[in-house]
Amino acid sequence: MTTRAPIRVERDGTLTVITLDRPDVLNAFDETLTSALSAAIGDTGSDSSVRAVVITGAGRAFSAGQDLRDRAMQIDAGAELHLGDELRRRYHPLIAAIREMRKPVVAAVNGVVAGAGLGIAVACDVRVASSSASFRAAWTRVGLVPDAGSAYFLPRIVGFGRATDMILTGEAVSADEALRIGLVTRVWPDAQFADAWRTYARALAEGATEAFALSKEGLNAAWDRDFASFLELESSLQDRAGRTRDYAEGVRAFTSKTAAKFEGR
Ligand code: T3D
Repeated sequence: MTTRAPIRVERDGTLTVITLDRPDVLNAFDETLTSALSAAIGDTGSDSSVRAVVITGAGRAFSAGQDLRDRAMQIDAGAELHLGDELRRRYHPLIAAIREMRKPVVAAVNGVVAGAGLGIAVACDVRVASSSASFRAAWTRVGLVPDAGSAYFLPRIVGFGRATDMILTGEAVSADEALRIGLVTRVWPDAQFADAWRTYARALAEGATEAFALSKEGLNAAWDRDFASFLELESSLQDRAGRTRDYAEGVRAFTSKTAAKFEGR
């Protein structure tokens, strides 16, 4: 386990677990937390021995988004705010790194998630939740627009109408409702949550990592490619997947009726 306050980074075999660790403020993102998370995402992205990543939160929150106490101090001091620059500098590289990471990134949403915390969760490949988790597109309640890529990803995940409702009302969406609308794909009872997401993520960390990377490449492109060029991309991705050792292993395991042992390449 390495600690780069305010996060904890734990290696569990081929899985890395990143825990946002400012529980007193519901893991709100100040400068130190966004830069520590960016560094941890960068490290895990470039470490080929890491084959899956989990982001979760300490205490009763995943993250309550941008640290508003920092902004309150700036507003009180009469500072001119340049939030667009903040997004370009701190949040956008983080979101892009999660999307571009060539391994699965799971958001294990352990409690409340709001604002830019929700942005990070919806940029992850998969979201799983504890039964007491809740989801808030909090931005308009404080007079802001959705950011950290949320208005890009959220409608694509839950549909335009539901995303608009979440954004305009800022109302909490329960874990059960999040499951119903596809915002999360698994919900486990609070008491079993930590064990359940770890089992789920370990299975991903032992999977066909290159096939996951290529699948992500296809899924990222599917957001906005036209159909013909998407099919061409699909062919080249499958070309590459078909030449991996894991594909040979997968076929061998299938024909010999044994469990595949993927190496991740
Ligand atoms: O500025 C830029 O760079 C632009 C980017 C903006 C991105 C954004 O994320 S904007 C949206 C920011 N987030 C929010 O608006 C959510 C604010 N928080 C809440 O609405 C509520 O805290 C929750 C609904 C998330 C949870 O409510 P509840 O009742 O369970 O907890 P609480 O009592 O409100 O919070 C507990 C503590 O955490 C409390 O501190 P205290 O009073 O015990 O000392 C509270 O102040 C603190 N906290 C919660 N959220 C934040 C926070 N402190 C700083 N920043 C926060 N975002």
